[in-house]
Amino acid sequence: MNFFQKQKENPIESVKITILGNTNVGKTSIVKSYRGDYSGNEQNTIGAGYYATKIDNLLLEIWDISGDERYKVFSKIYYRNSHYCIIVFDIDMVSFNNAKNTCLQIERIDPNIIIILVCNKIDIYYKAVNNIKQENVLSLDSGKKSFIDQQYIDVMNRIDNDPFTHSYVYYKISAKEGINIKNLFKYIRLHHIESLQIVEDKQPIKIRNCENCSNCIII
Ligand SMILES: Nc1nc2c(ncn2[C@@H]2O[C@H](COP(=O)(O)OP(=O)(O)O)[C@@H](O)[C@H]2O)c(=O)[nH]1
Ligand SMILES: [Mg+2]
Repeated sequence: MNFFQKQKENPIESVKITILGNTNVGKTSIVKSYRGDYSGNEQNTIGAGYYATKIDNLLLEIWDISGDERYKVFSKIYYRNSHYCIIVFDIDMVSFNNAKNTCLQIERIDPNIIIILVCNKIDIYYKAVNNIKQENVLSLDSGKKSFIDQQYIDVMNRIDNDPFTHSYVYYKISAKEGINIKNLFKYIRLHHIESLQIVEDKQPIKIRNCENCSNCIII
């Protein structure tokens, strides 16, 4: 019986996803953007937010964990039974380095959890690249502005070239502009369906259901 046949009998398969990362990197915005209600002024998450989204036969149960230091101690409780952890940083080395530590911690606690790295706010990087390009074309040098833009570009390059980002599935997204948000969750859905199918295929199949007969073939 394949995944889709099984789904007919047992229609809902739950996928538990936990989103972790520093405060302000855009965790809540990512979930809101995926659900089509990004507003740009999300309230600070207190403790954890829970969102359930059903797509076909999968129920995505998304836990949005506050990045506030006060709640970090509880984050393990949420991600312990997760299928997937999305670890978010933005174009900032502090949030990126913290994401590295979070990865190590999760792998120590449960190496079966699938980690996905996400760099949010990629729109800021695209804008910086564009600004610098325009300044070059117009031979302008607006001092402070181009310095900030160049900093974003340098940080993005450092993050992209870090071996850590090459060790995991890595998405560059923008909750604000909706860039790659759907692809991120689509990856999780397809990956989960595939892994269910693999588990299914590994199940021993009793061809004949008798206990003592030597003709029984068990694969
Ligand atoms: N430019 C930009 N700003 C974003 C993006 N995502 C979130 N923000 C802003 O970042 C701030 C923090 O977002 P929030 O979702 O509350 O972060 P959280 O603390 O990680 O949940 C808010 O002001 C958002 O409007 C993005 O993709 N691009
Ligand atoms: Mg939040």
